[in-house]
Amino acid sequence: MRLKVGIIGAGNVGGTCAQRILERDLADVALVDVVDGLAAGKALDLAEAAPIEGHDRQIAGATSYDILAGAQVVVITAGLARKPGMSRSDLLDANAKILASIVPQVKTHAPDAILITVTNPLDIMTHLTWKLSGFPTSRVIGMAGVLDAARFRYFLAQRLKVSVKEVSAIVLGGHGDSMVPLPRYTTVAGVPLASLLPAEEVERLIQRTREGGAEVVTLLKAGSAFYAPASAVADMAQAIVRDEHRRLPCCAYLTGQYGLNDLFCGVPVTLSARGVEEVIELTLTDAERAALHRSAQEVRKDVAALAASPPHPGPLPSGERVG
Ligand code: A3D
Repeated sequence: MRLKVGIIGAGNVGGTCAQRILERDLADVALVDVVDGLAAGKALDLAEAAPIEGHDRQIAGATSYDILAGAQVVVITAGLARKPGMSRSDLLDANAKILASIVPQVKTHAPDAILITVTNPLDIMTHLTWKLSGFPTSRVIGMAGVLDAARFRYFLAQRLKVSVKEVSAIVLGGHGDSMVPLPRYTTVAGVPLASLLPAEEVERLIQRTREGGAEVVTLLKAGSAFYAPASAVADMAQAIVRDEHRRLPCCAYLTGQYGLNDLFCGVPVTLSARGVEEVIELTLTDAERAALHRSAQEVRKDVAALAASPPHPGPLPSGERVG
């Protein structure tokens, strides 16, 4: 049986995810985008790189969802990205509409797939993906924690002048300014971070991590980060298609863990071919738990806003540029 990953949205994140998955030799890729020719063009371009990159993976691109048939994983990256000055929540209405037109088609053509949502605002779009798909919660995950932890790890590695490979970190909570990097669970070659850097410096790097997405948006001026987000997706897809049982921070459904219920939020999970095997419950201090609950409260606000005006599938607001 050939492994296949479907990707909806062939923009910056979707196209780069396709590249990462092919060049890691993980799976065939089926790329879908609403813009005629975009997915087909990127697929052909990526396919023509195969002889040089040295893989024999197949890649197809289309506007039609038929090509998803047989996919074990489907990554949803379709939607508007932030512009300078926008928060992730500003994207809620437009992206909810887009998901409402996508997820039913994904469900029809890849009914057994594990879904990885990337579209922002991440936690609420993952919640919506779950609602629209009707899939079990173990098969719906959002990508954020792997990216946020990678940003924190990179900043720490630069500051401490060590390889990024030595730095291990966990980030909990919603994918927004209230995310909760956990210095107490951050180590450098097994050594706790607190013994390597003063608390004020750690706090400064935590703040830079929280603003990591906005820092890139400000520099790019048009569009948002996509290289690191695509790497994070590739790690999650790899854990699933290779049944790695990796422990990764992901946006997952909570049923009482950390005192939170009926909510998708960033927590460490074990990720395997069956999706989320289990949510790992870390022991938190009162302050860490309070920060996680504050962050979860932000996610709940978006869930409530969406429940008050559920999305109808439809085109983008006129004049919006999506590519
Ligand atoms: P962009 O390069 O604009 O690509 C989006 C693509 O979605 C475009 O090619 C559109 O044509 C396509 N699209 C729009 N509507 C539909 C539809 N109905 N069906 C199929 N395709 C459609 O954006 P991007 O790739 O930079 O970002 C995509 C999304 O990911 C945005 O919502 C970003 O905010 C989000 N994002 C999230 C993270 C996280 O860490 C969670 C990181 C980076 C980007």
